Amino acid sequence: MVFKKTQKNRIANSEIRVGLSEDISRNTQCGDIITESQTSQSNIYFECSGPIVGRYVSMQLVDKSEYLNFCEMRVMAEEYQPILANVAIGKTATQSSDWSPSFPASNAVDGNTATSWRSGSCTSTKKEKGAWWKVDLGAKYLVYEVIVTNRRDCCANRIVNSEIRVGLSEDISRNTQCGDIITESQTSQSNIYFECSCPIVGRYVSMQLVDKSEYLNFCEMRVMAEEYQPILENVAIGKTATQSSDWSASFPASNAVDGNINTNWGSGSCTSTQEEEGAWWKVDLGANYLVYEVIVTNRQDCCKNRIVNSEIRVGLSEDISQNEQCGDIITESQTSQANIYFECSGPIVGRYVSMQLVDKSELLNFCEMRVMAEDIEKKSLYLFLMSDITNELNTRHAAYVVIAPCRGNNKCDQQRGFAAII
Ligand SMILES: [Ca+2]
Ligand SMILES: [Ca+2]
Repeated sequence: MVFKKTQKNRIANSEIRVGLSEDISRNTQCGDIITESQTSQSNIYFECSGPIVGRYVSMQLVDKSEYLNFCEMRVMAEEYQPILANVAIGKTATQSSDWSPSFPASNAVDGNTATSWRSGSCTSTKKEKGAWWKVDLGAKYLVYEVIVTNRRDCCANRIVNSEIRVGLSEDISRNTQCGDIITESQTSQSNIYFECSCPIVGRYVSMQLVDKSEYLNFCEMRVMAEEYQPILENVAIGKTATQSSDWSASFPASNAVDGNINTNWGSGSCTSTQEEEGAWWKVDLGANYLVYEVIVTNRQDCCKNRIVNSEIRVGLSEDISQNEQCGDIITESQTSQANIYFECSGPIVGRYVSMQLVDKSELLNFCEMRVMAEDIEKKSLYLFLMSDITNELNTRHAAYVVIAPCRGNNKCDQQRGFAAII
């Protein structure tokens, strides 16, 4: 980005922001604030630390009263054009009931878009209220669009009132709706297109009849998406750790975030509480992160079973009981591994990550915790939260968080009524 200036110092202390929000304060800063020494150049360059998906670019004086006075702003960018593929083909599909075992749910992801029942490539549930079909994509994708191929030889109206949902939950009612409910006028087309107003991070895609008892009967679903590959890093290292008690001042809570994954107590890099009921350890990450996975390194020289029955919680509350559990409680069979992995069912927005013994009196004794997360603050993409979970925002989650960019207009804001960098 480049500027020309006329009056020397007026633009000193200006900052540039780029993003999807009309409210410029919500957007991401690009480059550094203008310093006095830069104002003698005609062109001032702001290189964003990474590309930012944006529609609005702003310049603003920070903590200064002055004329904002300059001659030109150039925004150097490329169009954002995702490369989409049908990621549903051949994946595991299930439905609320099978009309016949010869027409299973998998017929809708067999890659065959024939619209005749006789093709043997359509599927149907029995006639039932709220009949549903879903596909497990097997991994997380960024879903932009869903295309449903309707039956055309007969019965085209059966799918009227169906909705599509996309998300990370197996419980389809928790996921985000993509596009609009099917209306009668759409059923004369072979292919019905659902464009998600923003791309949705999802593993499960479902179709369900809303307030209607009918056969859920169609021939193919294509899920147009791109791979979603978050860049994760251990954000716990060197952060402030505390625990319910110290077994010894020489083995403080901070030993579990010192970056050393040695499993031997003698390494001096493990931590332990005293023996107590519900012993806990926690780390304050110092900022909000999008947490995907937690890795606990267990002690292996002795005492492996002490951490059995521990649970991991992640969230925005200092009171760890208010936070959301990530992964399952540790079982005895896991303790022979040096590293125990907790994959959160969906990414959780959190600042505090804890480990606690559940219904057990013991020393809480382990060697390292790695918190694999994305830095939301630095994230150039926006996170859009469904409006119906904003009430839960203080304690949770990104359960369904959608990651921009929006297409066309600002439909995201309108539809969800809430958009923010968390
Ligand atoms: Ca098919
Ligand atoms: Ca350590």
